[in-house]
Amino acid sequence: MEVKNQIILAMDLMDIISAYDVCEKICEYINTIKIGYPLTLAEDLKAVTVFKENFEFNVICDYKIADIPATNEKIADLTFKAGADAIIVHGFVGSDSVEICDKIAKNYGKEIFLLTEMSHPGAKMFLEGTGEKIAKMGLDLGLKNFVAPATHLDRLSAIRNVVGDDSFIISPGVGTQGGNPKNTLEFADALIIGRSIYNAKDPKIAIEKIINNLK
Ligand code: OMP
Repeated sequence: MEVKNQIILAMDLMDIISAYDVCEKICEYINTIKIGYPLTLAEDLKAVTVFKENFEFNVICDYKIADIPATNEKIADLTFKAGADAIIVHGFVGSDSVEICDKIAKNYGKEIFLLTEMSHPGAKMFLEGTGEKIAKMGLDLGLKNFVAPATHLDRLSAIRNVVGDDSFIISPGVGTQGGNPKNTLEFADALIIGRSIYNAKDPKIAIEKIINNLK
């Protein structure tokens, strides 16, 4: 996936009008958006179509799928049927649950992103330290796309070491969660940024600032 300016907008506003409004302001700078449960539960999977038809964005559905294979299969199928270009899948549930999502993605000619380790403080409790193992499982499954945290660069760097330079890592946790965009891009291919753009008084100025600071 080619991500313009190495920035993926995490659109977690909860109504499509406000989400559309932010996208109109910054669409010259981005070509990829990530939507998750907040917008999808509020507005339905039709949110995918809105961003594809009006902005021609790549749409990543962040449903962090983490169920048994039979259920993952249904969730992935509905998501790709709705037009998503990619879906985020939790790795900790194991290879069978991940593999089925990849199979469905391939049926549609689409992709999955494997979530290795998370960015929030609570990730320390159970997830921290599992990222390399999950990343290795992803590699063994032939996956190329991974999600790893910008808030713990040591963890991000360790996961990059496992997946190698040919893999594509997208990284959440910059801005509001405290991660630094430029430092994160030493290890990641693209940043996932939400609140520091969509909650900014002027989202256009906010994203321009981020892009300028990356230079
Ligand atoms: P902001 O913190 O507002 O920039 O948003 C970050 C986005 O990335 C949100 O949509 C989160 O749900 C998502 N995210 C994380 O923050 N941490 C993770 O470990 C994983 C994700 C994700 O899978 O996208």
